Amino acid sequence: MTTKLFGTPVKRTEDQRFLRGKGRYVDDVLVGTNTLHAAVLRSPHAHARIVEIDVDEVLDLEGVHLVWTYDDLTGAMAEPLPLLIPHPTLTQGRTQHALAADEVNYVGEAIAFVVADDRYVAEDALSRIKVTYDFLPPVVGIAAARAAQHLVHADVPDNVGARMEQNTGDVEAALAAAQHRLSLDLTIERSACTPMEGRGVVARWDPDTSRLTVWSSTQTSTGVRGCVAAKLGLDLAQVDVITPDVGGGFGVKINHPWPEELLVPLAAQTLGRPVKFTEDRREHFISSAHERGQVHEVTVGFDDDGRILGLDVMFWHDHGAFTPYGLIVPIITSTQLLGPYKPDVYRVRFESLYTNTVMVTPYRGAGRPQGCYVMERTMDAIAEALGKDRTDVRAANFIQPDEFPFDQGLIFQDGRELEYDSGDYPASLVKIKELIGWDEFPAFKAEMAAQGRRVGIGLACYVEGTGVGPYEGAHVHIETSGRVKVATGLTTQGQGHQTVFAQIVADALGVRFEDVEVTTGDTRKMPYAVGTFASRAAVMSGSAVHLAALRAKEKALRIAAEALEADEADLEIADGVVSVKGTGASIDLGTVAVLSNPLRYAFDEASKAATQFSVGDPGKPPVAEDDEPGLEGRDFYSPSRSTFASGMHAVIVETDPLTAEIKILKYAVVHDCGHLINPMIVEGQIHGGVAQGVGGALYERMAYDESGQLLNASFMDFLMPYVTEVPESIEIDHLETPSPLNPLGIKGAGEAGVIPSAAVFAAAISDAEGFALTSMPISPSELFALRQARSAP
Ligand code: MCN
Repeated sequence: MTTKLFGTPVKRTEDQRFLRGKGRYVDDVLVGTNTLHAAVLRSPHAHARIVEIDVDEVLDLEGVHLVWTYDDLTGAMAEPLPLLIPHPTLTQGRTQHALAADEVNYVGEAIAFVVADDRYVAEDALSRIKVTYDFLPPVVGIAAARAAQHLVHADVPDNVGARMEQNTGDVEAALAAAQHRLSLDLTIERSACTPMEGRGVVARWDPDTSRLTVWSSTQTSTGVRGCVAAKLGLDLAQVDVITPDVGGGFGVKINHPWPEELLVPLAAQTLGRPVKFTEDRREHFISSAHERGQVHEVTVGFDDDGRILGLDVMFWHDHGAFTPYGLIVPIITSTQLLGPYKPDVYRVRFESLYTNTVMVTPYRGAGRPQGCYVMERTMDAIAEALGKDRTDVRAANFIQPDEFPFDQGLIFQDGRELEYDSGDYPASLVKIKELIGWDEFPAFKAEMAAQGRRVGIGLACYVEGTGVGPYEGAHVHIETSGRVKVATGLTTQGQGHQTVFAQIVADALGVRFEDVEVTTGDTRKMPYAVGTFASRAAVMSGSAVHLAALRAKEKALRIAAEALEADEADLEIADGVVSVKGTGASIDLGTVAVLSNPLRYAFDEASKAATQFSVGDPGKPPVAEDDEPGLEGRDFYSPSRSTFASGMHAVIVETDPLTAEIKILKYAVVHDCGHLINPMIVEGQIHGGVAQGVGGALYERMAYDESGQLLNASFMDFLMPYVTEVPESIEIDHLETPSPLNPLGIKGAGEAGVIPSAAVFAAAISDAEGFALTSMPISPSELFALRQARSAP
């Protein structure tokens, strides 16, 4: 019997390939022995006018086929890259050109593009390009941008790309009336996605068919396809984008098109030979994207119970040199900052600032880690001010389970009201307290203190809008072998989509899991898709594959009913066999697929010949008159709005009294992503997120000097946690409050693990040290310096 797979920890089918080194990434794509290789000259200066670029000596080098600067680009290629999510408030949006036009705005900006026989020659060619610069003063960091002594873009006054404000009432009055008030200044520094595989693109132009095939390590194949077609002046139908395995994205690969994603296809078309570009690690650091950098000022008014009566947040967002993704990050911070709480009045304002640094696009969590950090540090500060337990203050502010759907009174990026669909925050709090041992901790702390050891506990709560639209689609095809091929257009970067979508299809159709094969990210198989970001695949494509499988099933039952001369209502499907309940009559889905095609072939064993026979043969019922041939189902899912997952993390840390080294003693997570498709995969996502969060809270930051040079643009200097720095075990408990917005009651899970890290570590370290941290990440040397400063006379 087919067992129900939804909700079970089915092992990931993709891991067989990955663990045996059989993954196939863009750099592994072989499109012929005549492939050429591209390299990019990048600006060594953060801010300068380009006076002259001399490429005279480049083509003299043997093996060089092409060198381009901005002056070689024409038509749409000479225009700035698209601004992907415009917002009416972003009056001063700026995007870069594929190659810098007359000014460079960050170290790493692309200036010239070379194609050669191999990468070595291409890089040698770069060293022959002579660029004359006229230096401009760089603007580095939020303070310098706010001071506006110098401008990043001469036509953007005060370096402000956008100013935005939302409020749910009169915050000044609410603060004035509150029994208690306090203010906080909170900072988070810049970090980066750093997937194992950097960006990469390969392109092949077929002059006979005038078709372009692009392989890209992207989170949105259809997005790349649309941009490439538009920029190269091709019809969409002339461009196919294939996304093979992707070695992580974490947000950086949703940005599209990257300059190379346009230049490589254009070069392939120009030269009539395949061209490849693979980003190296330094390029990833200096020419992809960063996130997180924000400075916040908070004023909160509250009553004796810690209930928030007024919350006023102003923050400054460091957008880097350009705004390819509009205001999405600061808008998410501002609208999802409130998390599971319902202050009486909330006002949030932000300024999005240009700096001469790598541009900012969403990184896993996308603005929510900053929001969660602000809200949770505020909760801790209220508890401290009132001498209350930190969990009691949170409980006093929770939205209650009977208040859903809950409207926070805020407008999201898409202009729609932000409404939480479901959740049970009080129940999560009970679970997380049990899991971490909150009530027992004071005794443990005292015991440790008696031994001269410092320990602290922290807790942080968050909500996450997941599963954003507008749509995602799926195509389900039952083959005559009985195997089921499923295609979704979104891409996959390690989340295990091939497994979870097969689980959903196997359940919906009644076939064996092993018989389902899932393809993602190939515009030839599913040209209508949006992509993998914003924790949307489970909700969007999960729902779409479910609906498409139901369509295929509906047709299968119709044909089977005719073949078996039974009523459809009496049929059931299990293990790929349709049978009439209570009788022995049955037909397998492969045969139903054969019957679905009026033109059929039989194979004659004796003559080894295929014999064509058609509709009406004895014993072979025809398909219904209005049916199309083939046993297929295609459907799209389009939600009315996002669904809100939620969770709580808690951590116990120990800080060394002498060295200020920070050790994680225990980490616990309670997570609610509605119905779980595959609990093992969700837990894997949480583990990955927590590991990334440990990096963001304790190790990773982009260290710029005053001139705009990134000082740690390699894994020698950019500290990522090893397995030794990640908690040995993470205790996880799930709560399942289903979403009423999609057919399977799912909410997203892919970013959750990283959202509360800065908040929860700041809380625990503050608890251990006895003073409040206000800037993250925190290193042992910084913690040591804080201690010294506090003990200084
Ligand atoms: N899932 C589930 N049950 C649920 C919800 C999710 O079983 N109720 C499963 C999904 O089926 C999927 C995984 O959990 O296999 C994550 O689902 P979802 O929350 O829909 O997130 P996406 O699949 O859309 O992935 C995007 C998300 C984001 S936004 C970032 S950033 C991120 C992340 O996923 N980047 C990742 N996780 C990553 N994991 C890896 N290995 N690599 C990345 O680059």
